[in-house]
Amino acid sequence: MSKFPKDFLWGGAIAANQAEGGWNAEGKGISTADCMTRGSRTTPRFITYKTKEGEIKAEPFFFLDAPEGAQYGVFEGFDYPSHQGIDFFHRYKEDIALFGELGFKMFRMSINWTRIFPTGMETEPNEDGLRFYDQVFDELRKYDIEPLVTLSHYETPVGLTNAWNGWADERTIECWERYVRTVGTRYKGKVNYWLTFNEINIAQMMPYMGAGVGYKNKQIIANAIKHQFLGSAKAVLILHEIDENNKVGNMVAYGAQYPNTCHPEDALKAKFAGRGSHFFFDVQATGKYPNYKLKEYEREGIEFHLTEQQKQLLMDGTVDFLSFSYYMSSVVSADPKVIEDAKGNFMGGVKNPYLKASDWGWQIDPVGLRYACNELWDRYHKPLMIVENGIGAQDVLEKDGSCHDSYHIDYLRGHIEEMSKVINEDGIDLIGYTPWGCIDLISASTGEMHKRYGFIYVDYQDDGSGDGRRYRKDSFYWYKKVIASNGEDLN
Ligand code: BGP
Repeated sequence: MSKFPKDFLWGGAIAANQAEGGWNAEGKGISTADCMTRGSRTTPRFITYKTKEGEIKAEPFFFLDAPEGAQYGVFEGFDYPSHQGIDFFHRYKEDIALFGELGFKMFRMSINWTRIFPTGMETEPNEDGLRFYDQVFDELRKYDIEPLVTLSHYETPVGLTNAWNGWADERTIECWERYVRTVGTRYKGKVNYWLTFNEINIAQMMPYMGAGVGYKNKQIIANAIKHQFLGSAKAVLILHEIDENNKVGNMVAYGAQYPNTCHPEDALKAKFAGRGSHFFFDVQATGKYPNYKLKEYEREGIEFHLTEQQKQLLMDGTVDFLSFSYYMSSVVSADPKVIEDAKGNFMGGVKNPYLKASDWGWQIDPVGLRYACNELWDRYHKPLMIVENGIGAQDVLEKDGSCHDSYHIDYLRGHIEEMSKVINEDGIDLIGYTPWGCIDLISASTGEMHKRYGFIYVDYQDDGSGDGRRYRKDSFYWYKKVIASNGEDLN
């Protein structure tokens, strides 16, 4: 039997660009996500832009390397899934009622920056955008659901990307501060839990998605990351200043990294691979760039400098709690002959023979979640929140409106069991759990609709058909029981 603290924050998570739709409604501007096409398991998502010469181009988002001066945008003849999402923009009342029925204590969502400042550069906010989120937060309060708000979930205003390459430019920090102060002030008393940047480490690999950076090199990426760190620290200070009850966390894509063999080189490589995400926790939790990163920059000829004031800002703006997404673990080998054939949430590696994988090849590893929590706790001793977890699967909606998704239940049960050990056996301060895509939504990596995570089935299909109706899956009734029993009844 598993045990959880009585105030444990059970809930679920979504992001604006994957759920809201209404991409240009009521004064909303275009975000980076709005320029990404639908992909599939075999075709990547593309990002669309116009070159200086006026040519319209589309490039796979994983390898995007657009020329300087590219103007990102929405063009005719492409299918952009964020434009409809799951129509949360119009159906949020119905959806929140379902979250209330599930017994959610917390609901993670993002504010789409471009609803509030359409290009990112305005000095006055868009009142219609502010009103929309007022209504969402009020609705959540009706059901006693605490919002957990991500300030930036792959939703940089494309206006900033087109003007000066997004977070690569220092001027973005000022626009961000205005945005954070605006929403922090407006939603004082309605929102107390905040996250700064979703999966901040993704900017290293996919700077367009993570930091609105349209053209890149190592130097540009390092600059963008520095600016996001400074922006994150500023957000912590601003939100604390507005309301001392505000708690602000960071958010990193995280997973256990195992060595392929006990060869010391494999073990060392796995340890170093962990730095790909630890670097972000290091800065946001301790306020300092770690030496290994400074040495790496030196080796690679990347210029890096922080003024005394910026150093102080990073120290003063460390986060109150740490949050992360966890889907899978990965395996690392130092031997170039070993093939890296595992797929994953932006991280691949070597296939682990001890693990099964989802239909999209992500390797299922509940024990890795315990490993990850211990790693973070031992390093930082700050409260932890798991703000994404789950398995994307192809659900079948039966004629009678039921959906038998035992694989979702099995996945989540395994992970919740490990969370119980994290709390009861390891003594870690784990404060909340918001599984990803609690209601079916658009996939971030493929743009598909039929990669489903939710407790609630949404009748939209990849070809644009469907009426958007919501249906309770078997996992809905199961998770409701889990929450009602505070994690004791996992059957
Ligand atoms: C994380 C993102 C989410 C979400 C999730 C699942 O990286 O923060 O936005 O989408 O992964 O990934 P996918 O949608 O690609 O299955």
